[in-house]
Amino acid sequence: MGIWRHSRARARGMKRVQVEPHLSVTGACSAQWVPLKPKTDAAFLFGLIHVMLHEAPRSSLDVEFLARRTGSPYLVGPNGYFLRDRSSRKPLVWDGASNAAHCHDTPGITEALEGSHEVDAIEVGADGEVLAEGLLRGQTAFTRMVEHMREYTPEWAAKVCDVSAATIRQVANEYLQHACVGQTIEIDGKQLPYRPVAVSLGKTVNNGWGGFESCWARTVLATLVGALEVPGGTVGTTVRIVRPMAQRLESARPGPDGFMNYPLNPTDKEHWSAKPNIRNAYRSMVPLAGDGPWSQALGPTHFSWMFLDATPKGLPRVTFPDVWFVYRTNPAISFWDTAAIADKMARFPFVVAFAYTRDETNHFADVLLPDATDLESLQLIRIGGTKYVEQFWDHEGYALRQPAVAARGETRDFTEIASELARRTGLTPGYVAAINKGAAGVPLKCAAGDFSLDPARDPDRDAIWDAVCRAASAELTDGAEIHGLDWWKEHGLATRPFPRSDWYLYPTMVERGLRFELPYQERLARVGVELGRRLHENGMDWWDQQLHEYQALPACKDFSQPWSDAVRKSGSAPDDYPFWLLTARSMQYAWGGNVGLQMIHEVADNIAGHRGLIINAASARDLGIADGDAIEIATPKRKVSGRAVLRQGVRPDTVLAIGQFGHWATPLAKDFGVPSLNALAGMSLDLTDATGSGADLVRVRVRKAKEAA
Ligand SMILES: Nc1nc2c(c(=O)[nH]1)N[C@H]1C(S)=C(S)[C@@H](COP(=O)(O)OP(=O)(O)OC[C@H]3O[C@@H](n4cnc5c(=O)[nH]c(N)nc54)[C@H](O)[C@@H]3O)O[C@H]1N2
Ligand SMILES: Nc1nc2c(c(=O)[nH]1)N[C@H]1C(S)=C(S)[C@@H](COP(=O)(O)OP(=O)(O)OC[C@H]3O[C@@H](n4cnc5c(=O)[nH]c(N)nc54)[C@H](O)[C@@H]3O)O[C@H]1N2
Ligand SMILES: [Mo]
Repeated sequence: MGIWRHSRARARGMKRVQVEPHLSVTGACSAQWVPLKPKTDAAFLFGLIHVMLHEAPRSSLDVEFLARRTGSPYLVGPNGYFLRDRSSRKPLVWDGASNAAHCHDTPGITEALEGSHEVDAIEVGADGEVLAEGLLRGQTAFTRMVEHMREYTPEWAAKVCDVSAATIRQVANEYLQHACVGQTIEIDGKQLPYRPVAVSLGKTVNNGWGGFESCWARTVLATLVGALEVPGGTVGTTVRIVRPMAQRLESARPGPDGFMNYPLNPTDKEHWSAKPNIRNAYRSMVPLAGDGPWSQALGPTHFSWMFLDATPKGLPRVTFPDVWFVYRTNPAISFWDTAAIADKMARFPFVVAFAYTRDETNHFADVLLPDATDLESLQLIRIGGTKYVEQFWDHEGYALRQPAVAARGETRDFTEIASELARRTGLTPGYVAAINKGAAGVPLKCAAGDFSLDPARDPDRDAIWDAVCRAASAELTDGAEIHGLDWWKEHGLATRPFPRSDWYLYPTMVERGLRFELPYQERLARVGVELGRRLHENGMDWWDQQLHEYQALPACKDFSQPWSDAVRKSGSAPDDYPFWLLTARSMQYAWGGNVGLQMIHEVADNIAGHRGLIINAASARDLGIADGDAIEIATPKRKVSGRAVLRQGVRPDTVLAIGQFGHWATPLAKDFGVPSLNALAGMSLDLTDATGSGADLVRVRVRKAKEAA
């Protein structure tokens, strides 16, 4: 679908510039490849912003959008916090019409985007502290940004990211030309801004150090031309943390200071969570992770593994789980430092794995519960809505996945397994209550009817899905049609039209008078100071490096440095490990989930890079390595070997290990002989950023296997 959509867009005139150290299949389908040095994306993006703010005329930016729909006109005081009205404490802006300061939401004002003004105000810092009061000088947030970005010239960026200043200027100017500032387009009878430019970031860019700065910069790039949440521009996804999850427009609610609400975990003295609810401690350490069912996945998940050996001061001692359930995940292959992970799993007292085949994680299980595959089991699945992949839908609804063949051997449908576990553990009432609340994908009680199950009775599989089917058809038809499982089995799916205008949040923002919380993230700066105080009050000083990431306007640097420092810290010289080892998705493989399928293996082997480690042809020649040679790649601590795949389309200082292989138990895959980055990547606090994420990046040495031996 991605290929099809992109090729059609290209035929319509879309130009895509692919910025990455190795020329991926996606990169090969783009108009231009910019091979930047790994982990220096922030510098490249800051260079683009510099050109737009300091070299291009102001009229090439969407100044009206900036003034009306963002925090750009808010006045920032001498201590870096917004200047506020003394009584209402709302942020102040300078009104060009009356030549006076007013609260940001005063009707009829003309916000001044740039400049500096003396106003009667109050400046409030962390923990409600009043930092200044009276006649204070405030610069607009936009002016602050302009000054902040002055030093990040393309010439500065070129030295960091190894992309020429000329290329940075070319990309920046083309972006502005394509932004169509001032143009509109009609969608469903409504006039919307038309801004066909966007930057999308991959996971090594937006994870780990430099991820915050890259995400800030790419969103500022959209903000500068008004390309946020409008046709052609950067469009968000269903919102997991702000509810309701499935209705994006409904989740745009008013928050503090005129911005759209985003519930950070509290950092004030009274509400900060000193006692983590789970091992990864997201509620205590990561305000940005929020506090919903999805938040656990956003926190520093590796804490649970790392801190088993030694838990740092202030957190409850991390222990082995009494019982560990594993379902459809294979961390012994997919996580970092796989050898250490396997060692820890081996020490878990009791492991239960739902298994469909042997793999490296369920290898450690005390009990294997054979799970029916997707073609043998039953589930109602949501169709449509905006999501984190390229799905723009004209319809929304549900589809029934039903058994195409009978389950084999002892395997059972997961719904049966779950219900049986609930029954035997005496958890049925809570289990059914969760299903009634929507755990199976649809709340069973909605405005159109109540299809709730009786918590006092053990439900069977078909009764659960029958109720879910009824609730789903009621939701889709506002109660007009109510169909049970039999109807869905016959019809397969049901949808209703999804209006295209609902793809974009912008009209809702206008309707609700909300602004985007950019470019100056005052709240983040305040939260960082507060979090630091809370941690220090509890004797926790091991998160200090991470606290630096909380900045209203982020500073930029070479974010690859921490990975070189890690080599130095282990007692070796970074120059002895001169290559950057990266990973990338393979189009043929779905994570490690289909590595055991012969047909997939056959298809993938026809695509460059799947048989080994991709290395630049000239670099390989310097090392005496020929295509297909056995090579060893090593960090100071660990090493792996595989076959060299020589390519032109990779930087001379970069090696790529595609996918997540290195299997030793999964049938078929265990004989591939293709190594994984995860065998070499470590886990450490030094390589963990403030959101608790790390990146798939390691410095390695490359040698011919014979010499290494
Ligand atoms: N080297 C490297 N490592 C990576 C990444 C990378 O790019 N490179 N990417 C990372 C990312 S972003 C992610 S999301 C993770 C994903 O990593 P994981 O979430 O661990 O995904 P898989 O490796 O696909 O593991 C799924 C397991 O479920 C099993 N399985 C498949 N179908 C069924 C079924 O129907 N029932 C049951 N019970 N089991 C089933 C398979 O045997 C498989 O072992 O990997 C991370 N690790
Ligand atoms: N077919 C298929 N599709 C998938 C998946 C799958 O397993 N199979 N998995 C899904 C999941 S869970 C995820 S998380 C996404 C991940 O999708 P993406 O976020 O796109 O991640 P990757 O494909 O691993 O990496 C994209 C590119 O990043 C480049 N890269 C590596 N380091 C750097 C760097 O420092 N700077 C820059 N600019 N580029 C760098 C690599 O060259 C690579 O080509 O894919 C999803 N889609
Ligand atoms: Mo992922």
